[in-house]
Amino acid sequence: MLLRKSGSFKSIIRSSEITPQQTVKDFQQDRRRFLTQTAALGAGLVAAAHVPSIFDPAQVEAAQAASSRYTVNETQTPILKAATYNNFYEFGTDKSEPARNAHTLKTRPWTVQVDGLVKKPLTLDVDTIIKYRPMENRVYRHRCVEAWSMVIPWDGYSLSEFINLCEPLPSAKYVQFITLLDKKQMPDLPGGYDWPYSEGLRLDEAMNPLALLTFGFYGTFLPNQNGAPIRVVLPWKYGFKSAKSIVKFQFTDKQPRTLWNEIAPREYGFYSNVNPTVDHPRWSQAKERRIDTGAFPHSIPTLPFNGYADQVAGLYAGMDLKKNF
Ligand SMILES: Nc1nc2c(c(=O)[nH]1)N[C@H]1C(S)=C(S)[C@@H](COP(=O)(O)O)O[C@H]1N2
Ligand SMILES: [Mo]
Repeated sequence: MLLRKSGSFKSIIRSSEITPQQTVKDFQQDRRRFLTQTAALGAGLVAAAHVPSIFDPAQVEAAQAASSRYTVNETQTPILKAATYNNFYEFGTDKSEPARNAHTLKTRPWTVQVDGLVKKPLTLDVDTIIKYRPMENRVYRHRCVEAWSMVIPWDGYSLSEFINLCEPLPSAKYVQFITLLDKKQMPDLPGGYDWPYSEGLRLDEAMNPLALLTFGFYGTFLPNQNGAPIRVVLPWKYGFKSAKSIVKFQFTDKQPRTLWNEIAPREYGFYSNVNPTVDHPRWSQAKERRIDTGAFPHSIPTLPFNGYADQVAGLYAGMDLKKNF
């Protein structure tokens, strides 16, 4: 199933002429500029006028055309709202805290391990992963289990491309995402959680083209609070499945542990597909508060699979989604 095009990893990296044209240094400068700008604008929720693009505009246009089936045409959430209202518990449990605290996260150098049921374990530099495939820009609905939602243009490429590169063995049935744990970089790490944060998917879910390996949003690098330098985005699932600041991809034959499922299995299922008919034990999931350009969030109905049923419902054929929520 997980066949990869011929050629060694090295030759793939060498032959990838189609990479973003900027060098790593340019990327880092853009990122610094972006952070300085957002810091200067403060937490005031205004649209950032001049967010530098990390991409060649022609390339972005081509990528957008190619990925139009992965793009929703709904009012986008302004970048500063997406960058200041976050869940990233390692940097504080209040939604305003990650934007204030995550500057202590050091995102370069950053290595990513590929381990478990793979042909050969790998240790990769994040910039190698970034350059492995051309960047796409996809505008996805983003639905938190807490019943708020946003619409965000993410920059990345299909997770399936990266998984093929990892060469999982036929016995691999799941992939687990393990994220950074470093108390020095996370001085306010809250107690009572079994860190590191971890999440997981069945391999066929991870291979669905909608699953995005993500490095940026709004045409620039992810701010730390949004999961720099590498995260996943799974728009048909509640937001907590989309692990931030990943340091390890572990391939397994058994369903991996996930942090939230372990804390409260009745509240946070392993699958956690967005489902308006399955309420969280403490609140309804029928509606959501959409955060976009308005002064206040507005209430809209929640869609099955967050509106992506035509692309992912088949993954769950025959499963009772009330039990496997
Ligand atoms: N490492 C890590 N990843 C995480 C979380 C977290 O606390 N730690 N929170 C999750 C939750 S609950 C949500 S809703 C999304 C939020 O992503 P955003 O801040 O980019 O909107 O990140 C997810 N990934
Ligand atoms: Mo969330």
